[in-house]
Amino acid sequence: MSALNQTEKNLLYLFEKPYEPLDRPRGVDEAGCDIATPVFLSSHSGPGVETCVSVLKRTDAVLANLGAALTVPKGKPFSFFLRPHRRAAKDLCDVFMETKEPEDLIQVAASVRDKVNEGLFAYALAFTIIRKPELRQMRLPAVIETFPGWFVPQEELTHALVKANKENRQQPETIIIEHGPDFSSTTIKAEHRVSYWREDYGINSHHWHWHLVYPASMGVNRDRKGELFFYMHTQMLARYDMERLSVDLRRVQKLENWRQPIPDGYFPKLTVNNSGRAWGSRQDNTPLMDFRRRNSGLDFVDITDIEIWRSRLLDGIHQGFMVDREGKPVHLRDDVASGKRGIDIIGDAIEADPELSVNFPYYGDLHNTGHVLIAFSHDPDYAHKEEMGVMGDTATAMRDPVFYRWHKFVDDMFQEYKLTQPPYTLEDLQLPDVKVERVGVVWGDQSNSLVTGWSVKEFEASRGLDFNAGNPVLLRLTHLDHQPFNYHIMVVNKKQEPIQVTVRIFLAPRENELGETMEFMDQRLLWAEMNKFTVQLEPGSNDIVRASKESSVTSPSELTFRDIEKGQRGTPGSPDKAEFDFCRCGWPQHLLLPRGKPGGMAFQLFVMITDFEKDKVPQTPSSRRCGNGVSFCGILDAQYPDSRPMGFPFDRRPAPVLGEQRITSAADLATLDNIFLQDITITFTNSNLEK
Ligand code: CUO
Repeated sequence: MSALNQTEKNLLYLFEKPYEPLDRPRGVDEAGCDIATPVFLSSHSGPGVETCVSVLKRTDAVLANLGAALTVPKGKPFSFFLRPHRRAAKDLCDVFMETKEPEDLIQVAASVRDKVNEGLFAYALAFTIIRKPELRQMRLPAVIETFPGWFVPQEELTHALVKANKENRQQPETIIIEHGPDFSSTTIKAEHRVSYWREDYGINSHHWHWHLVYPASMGVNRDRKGELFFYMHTQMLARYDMERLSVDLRRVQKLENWRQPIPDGYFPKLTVNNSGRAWGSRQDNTPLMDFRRRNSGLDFVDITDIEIWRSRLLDGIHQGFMVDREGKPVHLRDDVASGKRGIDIIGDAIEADPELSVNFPYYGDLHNTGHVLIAFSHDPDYAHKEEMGVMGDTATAMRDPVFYRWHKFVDDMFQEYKLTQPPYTLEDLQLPDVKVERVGVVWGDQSNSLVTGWSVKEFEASRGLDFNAGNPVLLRLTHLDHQPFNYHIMVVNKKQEPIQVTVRIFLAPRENELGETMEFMDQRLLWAEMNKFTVQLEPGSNDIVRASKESSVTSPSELTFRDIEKGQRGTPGSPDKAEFDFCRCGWPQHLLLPRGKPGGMAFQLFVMITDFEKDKVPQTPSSRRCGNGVSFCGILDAQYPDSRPMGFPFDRRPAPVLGEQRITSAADLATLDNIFLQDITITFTNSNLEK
């Protein structure tokens, strides 16, 4: 590992204390800053330590041309679901992307930082760092350290602030903010049983990061972007439902009657900025209302609008074609040899990405507008001068129970389409001469019995908020976690030569809400992808061992400012290393497993081996790889690395009969030699894990 150079550090410091002006030197005496010289950026280099950085203030033309970037007021929430805010982001990102080298970017970014909205600035800078080839070794700090107030209740931050102000400055002590799994709710409402999961810092950071990598309206047209919008969100729902079944809640119900009040409210207790401005709260039984705010830049939108868009989209799905802006049909099929798959076209139209939608004026902006109508339902006309609710921001939306109800509706639209696709045939599913003999998961000396509990992760709140004291302020967050485990898969290759195969591993609960073993269609949307990888099978018996942390859906744990300063970053020229530690996009590793139950809960592992020759995708040599989290995040600068429809083989209805075998359950599918179904148990210990 090599340490960051000063330029990279300076870039990193631009994410710190977003609400404080850059040119306000902090700790000048201790750090010995010379404020007579053009000190523009002054920041922490660690708790209790101050660093002064001189950056040339730029007044050149590019700064006069910030366009819509100035239209989002400072101190207010920035919402990627609002079109005017996306326009602002596009304009600011364009300015940043035009810079020539890292020092140029730092100067430009530092010069505009105090002019633009704080969330917008962090978004645009992160967007740029991800995409600039010369910054390919740079890592992004965890968003929770930049904006602790989006993750931890204001009350807890204020306590720390008061304590910091009382501290003896000569002997500053570390101030700890403990934030536990009971979070913002009581057990009176059943929905709160799963709040430890909804309010987890990792899933919310993941969602922020995912939308940064796959944004709408930003001129980003990555391979199968619309399909991945569908797949990543449907997988989040599968994981949420597994969690709900773990705490004896029924699966999430879609929000589809928008003329009925929303039964569950949400009170986030979080602040948008450091002046204590709160995110909006929604009471139980709040109705959706037509959007009538004049101050957000967004035109008025009616509930009727989203009803019309839904109807037009469903027409297209059921007719098998959508209509482009010239009135020509655009057919919807997933089995296409060239052009976009149907699911990809529908994804772009539902999200919607105005540049990629087949006909944006006609099919509208359904999913984004749903977020907006819900986020402002408590004050749709600004009568109370309240800020939007958490549904309006990608870093906070997953905290709210209604997020899943809205996305269940969106997913249902996609499933309407998926059920129009022909079932997979034997040829699609089987792999001759390959037989899976045995599958198991092993932790310590236990097999097929996994364990979950609590762990603790620390972040520095003092990187994001100005406590105006020398104390390091740590956030100590308790979160769900599991004991790491290994998959053991024994496969026989009956051929005389080695073959390359893809191993696909899924997990789902075995029983439904009624305690019944699920049939295929009942269980179909609960299968969560756990891992997908390529291996070579030698002739004869092969023992494949794979660690749980090597998952294709997860990212290693969030990097703190301190980790990055210490030099954790991608290693150029070392593809393996770069694959594992770059980009940070991916589901949090600590939530790879659902909680399970204290007495043990029955799950099933579904392992399928497919032919890599059929799965592989021709790739141009990629200069920048994001190998971790690849199933949810793809690979930057490259094609999505699996030619099968995302979610294969569970994305479609099964054929009623395959060969001689009736297919009514996943177990029936596992009668094929290349598929194996294994019962396992997940036990929740409700205690801190010793790892
Ligand atoms: Cu990720 Cu609705 O798209 O939140």
